[in-house]
Amino acid sequence: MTTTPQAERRAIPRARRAASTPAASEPSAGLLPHTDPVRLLEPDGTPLPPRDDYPEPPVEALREMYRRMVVGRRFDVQATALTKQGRLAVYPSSRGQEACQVGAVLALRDDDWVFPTYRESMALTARGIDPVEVLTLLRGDWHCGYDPTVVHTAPQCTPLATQCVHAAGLAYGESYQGRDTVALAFIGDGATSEGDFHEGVNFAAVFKAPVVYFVQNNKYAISVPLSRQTAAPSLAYKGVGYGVPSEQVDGNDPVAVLAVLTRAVAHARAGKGPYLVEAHTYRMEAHTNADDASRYRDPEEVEQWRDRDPVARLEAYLRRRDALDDAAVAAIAEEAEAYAAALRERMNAQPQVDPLSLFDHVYAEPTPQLVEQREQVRAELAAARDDEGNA
Ligand SMILES: Cc1ncc(C[n+]2csc(CCOP(=O)(O)OP(=O)(O)O)c2C)c(N)n1
Ligand SMILES: [Mg+2]
Repeated sequence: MTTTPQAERRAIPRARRAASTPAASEPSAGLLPHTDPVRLLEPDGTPLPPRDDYPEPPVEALREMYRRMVVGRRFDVQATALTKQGRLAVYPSSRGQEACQVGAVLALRDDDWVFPTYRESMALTARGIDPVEVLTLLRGDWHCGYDPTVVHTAPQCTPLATQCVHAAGLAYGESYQGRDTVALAFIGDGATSEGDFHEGVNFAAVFKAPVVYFVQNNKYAISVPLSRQTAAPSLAYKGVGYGVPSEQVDGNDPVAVLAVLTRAVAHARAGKGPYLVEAHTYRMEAHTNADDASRYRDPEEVEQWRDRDPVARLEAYLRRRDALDDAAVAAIAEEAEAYAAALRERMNAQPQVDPLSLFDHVYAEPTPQLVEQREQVRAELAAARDDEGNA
């Protein structure tokens, strides 16, 4: 008697069937994010009950976080002003995202690697990179103003999500060579729709690369709101599909951001593979200085987020714990002011850029066309200099 595959399948006893098929109903404990974003402080800075899964970071770390957030915000305001003065070609502000920008940096060691996007200038300055070097790209002077290998920070990526693949490769390489380096890749909500995000996360999961994918869900991809971007209940679920433990956090709660990222980094460093964290936050300014957000955002929505300001929230909490007083707040504000003044002054100096450097590093061996074009530019520059000399 012949049997159909369906009939054979029916003939397998239930217990054996369960053992032989990877059961779809197996619980994915340890992978799923909490249904509500992790939160340790109320928006007004009142502490919530402590949690075993996310212990509160030491108060000194939180004080340092506050300091870097205040300086970071001042840097951000200054950079925006520099675009209006024609000193900077473009600036994507991260105002409102200070807890994410600084928390990510504080959760890492100096020898860990950061893979930033164009939005992360504040994170890079919080990491201690010279602000003029950070702004070199956005001034249009050069691809990157700092040496990535020295500061363990990749160039800021404008092509969306490409850094997710770079981070997976670097982290895999580091662990392959026996080092316990962690890579943290920043990514926006909109960029989680890009193929590179999915390929990076999948590669990291399969090869257990120590990467933390840190999604800053600031609710918009330029003018596209989150509701037009995804139908997922949370972007954190995008990690679960690849077998990556994932969490969501209130991105405007600095204490929770640092606590969750600290755990994510420890997980990756322990050799357990990647981790994905989605931070719910909000971009207070326009996408860049070239964008008018009032054309697609309701001012009331922006006002609601003003009440969840991460800097004020941490300040209120630290004052409550007697870890910050008026004198300390004033001293940090003064430091931020001096930081901005020094940046302003240095950015007023005209950069010395060699136009011919445009042709360097395109290929190891320049193509004949590039050689010809380089010669053309060189001749034009020489002619312009001669004209100036004769005038
Ligand atoms: C591959 C690619 N496609 C499109 C763009 C144009 N672009 C620049 S920023 C942006 C929106 C990204 O939004 P999101 O990922 O949420 O990051 P955010 O700017 O909000 O930080 C788009 C579509 C790009 N830079 N790269
Ligand atoms: Mg966004």
